Amino acid sequence: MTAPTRFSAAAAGPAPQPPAPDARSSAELIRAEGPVLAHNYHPLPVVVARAEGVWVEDVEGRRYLDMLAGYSALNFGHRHPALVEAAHRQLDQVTLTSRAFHNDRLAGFAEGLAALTGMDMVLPMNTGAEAVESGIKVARKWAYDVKGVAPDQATIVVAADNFHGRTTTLVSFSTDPVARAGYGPYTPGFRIVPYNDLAALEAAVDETTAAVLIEPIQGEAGVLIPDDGYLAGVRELTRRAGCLFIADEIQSGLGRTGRTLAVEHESVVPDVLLLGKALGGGIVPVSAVVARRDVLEVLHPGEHGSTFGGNPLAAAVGSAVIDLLSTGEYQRRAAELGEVLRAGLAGLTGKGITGFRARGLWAGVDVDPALGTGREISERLMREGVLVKDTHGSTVRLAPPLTITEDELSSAIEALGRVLGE
Ligand code: IF1
Repeated sequence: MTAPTRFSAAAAGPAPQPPAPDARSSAELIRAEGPVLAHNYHPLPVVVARAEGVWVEDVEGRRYLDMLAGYSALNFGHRHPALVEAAHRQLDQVTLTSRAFHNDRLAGFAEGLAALTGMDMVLPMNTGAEAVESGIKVARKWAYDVKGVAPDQATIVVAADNFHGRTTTLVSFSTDPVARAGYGPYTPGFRIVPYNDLAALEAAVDETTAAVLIEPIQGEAGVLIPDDGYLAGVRELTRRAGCLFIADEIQSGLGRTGRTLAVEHESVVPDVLLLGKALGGGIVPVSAVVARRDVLEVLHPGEHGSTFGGNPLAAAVGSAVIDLLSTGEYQRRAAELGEVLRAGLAGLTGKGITGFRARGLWAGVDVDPALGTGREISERLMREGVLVKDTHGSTVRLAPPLTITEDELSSAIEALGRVLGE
């Protein structure tokens, strides 16, 4: 029998063609969504057709500065050349194997991510919610197998106003009625304490506690930065109590705050890190649970998995993301430009802004409610060519790609100033 020859035929196939554009206008496309697309979002009325770096362009060719960056999934901007190249190269080799077989990209990805984070082992998944779910499963298993918690008695302590994703278990411990209501029965085993309150945390932790799960900075809650010493306090408390500290760095991690990880601002090393969003470079969904060996080691063959987790395309893009972060350049940019952002927002405080919280290139901006809701401010900014997203009430969040220039950042802040002055 001769070897199949179709491999080389496929490799020499036609050059990729750009997709045929939808001939409909932005307004027509928005109207067309109504009857066929589930109504679980209320997007700004902009229809993006192309993007590069920090800029997106709509169907009619209007350009906008992207100050949301896919909720930090686009930390390196749209279509970063190194990431697109890694994806293209991998598309021509192999894209999916499933974990039934090994693939030649996965070892390098796991080695790179462990080295970048200073951890030992990596569990590759796809979305953020899956990483959190996987972290919870690992923590429970660790509680039973290692800590010796009685069967089905493990608890996990979480913070009020958290956002960890939208699965049934994750909304079970959400305190946001919009995200939670209507999805019961809810998964038991979670205790909710106020964020940024070590005494409350201490009171909630006991011998059944498998883990404390928190965001080092709460994103959806409005970019809430805990007091200095809180994260170090959580570390100290969990160590003393003999439970795991799980940091959800899905949004705060990978350069956003001026460090690779937000916990580095307090020199804290959690037991388990959850990463996602930017790990896929805005190209493919890539997430991971990253942990010490004695924790992730509780998983054995068949006990957890994912069809797509660790696929060669995801691993290739993820490795290219890790390469970008390994230079430190993006973390440095986020820290330096974060000062520009901070100064700009300070200049608007009292002039339409009642307060703001910022770390690196990430800010939650409280707009004077008299000037409009966060949504209204976002719509006015859109008309100025700047895309942002509101969160609860009158808070607007800013999280531009870390590749933004100082001039571009300044122009976005000026646009915010104009909108507030209207
Ligand atoms: C949506 C927020 C951002 C996250 C943290 C896990 C996940 C997320 C810390 C789940 C996801 C998203 C999802 C997105 C809106 C968004 C969000 F406003 F809800 F809080 F980014 F600011 N942990 N955050 O922030 O990751 O499963 O989505 O990959 O529309 O739900 P995912």
